[in-house]
Amino acid sequence: MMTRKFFSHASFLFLFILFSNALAAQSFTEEMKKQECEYIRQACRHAWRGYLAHAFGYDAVSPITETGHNWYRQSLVMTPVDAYDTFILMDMKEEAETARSIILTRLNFAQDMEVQLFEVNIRLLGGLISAYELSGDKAFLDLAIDLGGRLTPAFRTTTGMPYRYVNLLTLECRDPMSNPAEIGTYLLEFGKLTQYTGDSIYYKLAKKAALTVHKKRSPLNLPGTVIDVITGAWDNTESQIGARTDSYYEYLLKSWLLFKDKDCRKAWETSKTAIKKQLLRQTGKGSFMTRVDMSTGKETCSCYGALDAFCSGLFTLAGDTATGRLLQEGNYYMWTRWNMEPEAFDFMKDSLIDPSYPLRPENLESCFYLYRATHNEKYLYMGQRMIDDILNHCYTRIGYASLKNVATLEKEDSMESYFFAETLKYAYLLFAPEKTLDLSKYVLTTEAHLLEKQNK
Ligand code: DMJ
Repeated sequence: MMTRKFFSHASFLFLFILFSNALAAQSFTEEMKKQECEYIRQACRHAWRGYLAHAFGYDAVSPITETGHNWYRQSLVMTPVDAYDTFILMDMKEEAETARSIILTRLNFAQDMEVQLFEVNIRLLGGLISAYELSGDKAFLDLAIDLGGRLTPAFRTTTGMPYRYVNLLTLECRDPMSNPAEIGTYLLEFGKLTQYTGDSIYYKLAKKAALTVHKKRSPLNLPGTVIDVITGAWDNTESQIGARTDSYYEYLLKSWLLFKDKDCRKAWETSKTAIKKQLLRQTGKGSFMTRVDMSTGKETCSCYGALDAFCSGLFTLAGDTATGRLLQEGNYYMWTRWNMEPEAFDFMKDSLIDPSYPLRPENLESCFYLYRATHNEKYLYMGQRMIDDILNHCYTRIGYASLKNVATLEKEDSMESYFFAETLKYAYLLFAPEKTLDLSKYVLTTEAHLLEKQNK
């Protein structure tokens, strides 16, 4: 039987825990934020020096073999383009100037080589437009317009949904088996091209592609994962929010936020309701988004992963902070369960599906949006833990490496350019004064490139 004395001890303990939590929730001082910012800036400097010393002019640095590598036959200087606006935000003037000079002296899109439309759009086109808006240097815009013109032929299909690959010189296109993310993630970058060239074609193409995916949704208002852009038929009917779908949803919402596009807002609202109804699962570990068949709603796999983790931030940005909070509990569970975030795990079986960690930003991105929306310091602590894990476990002599396996911490010879564009940027923005990035004036692309709202 519980004695009165035990009860009062238990209550005391409960109150103590409550009190210490409350204290912890108010203990992240301005000084600590400054230190975090400096810590992240140092990490950024370390990785950039590695690029300059071992991969100068290449697309990316290989952080273990200490060399550079290109994605295609010729370099498109991915890392400097992706990193430029992060350097500006972090007030790293010297680094920004070096990146600018590499971009403007070496970037040339007139190359006889095939590129992946989606990746080149989010990393290069978005990076160049953002660089133009932040610096006012028209040379960035000229490069962006040149690139945009070389991407548009991919949209000349019967459905308006683009091919996955285009040759930058011959403009030949290839691979019609695409997915919502690779079809619907052009609205922001192409919308900006329309704004700066006065040519409506860019936004029209991007909007038709995204809204065609929306039109092809099932009666449950869900898209599948793979679609043939020529026939318009779904080839994989699994519906999920992560890989191959994520930024399609993100751009429907953000086209509303950036351009006040009401059609995109309507498509987002319809999608949001369907996602919450069909995919959201609440568990004792927090909430997760599952995978279901687009027509029946039957669960196909209780998989969740690093890419899915963006959805907490997405719901928060859309004003549904309650859902964002629940999902962030799940995100943090996923991060701490193996002391590092896996690419995918089964949230029902609590087992790893894909144990790699390719330096992804999404969990930190969600911390950032939640902290901005709630000012609950819990998200600062979550972010701090993630940053410590990344900077400790992924550190190499010349940069930061992806992990092959979060359980063994075995490293992989890769440092994606989005580590600069997104991971370090969201880490920094989480702790930086809010005036560093005013969310009422800017929208961040899926690669976290800053774009000015038109009503600024
Ligand atoms: C980035 O290239 C973009 O955020 C993309 O939309 C999906 N995720 C990667 C980084 O994880």
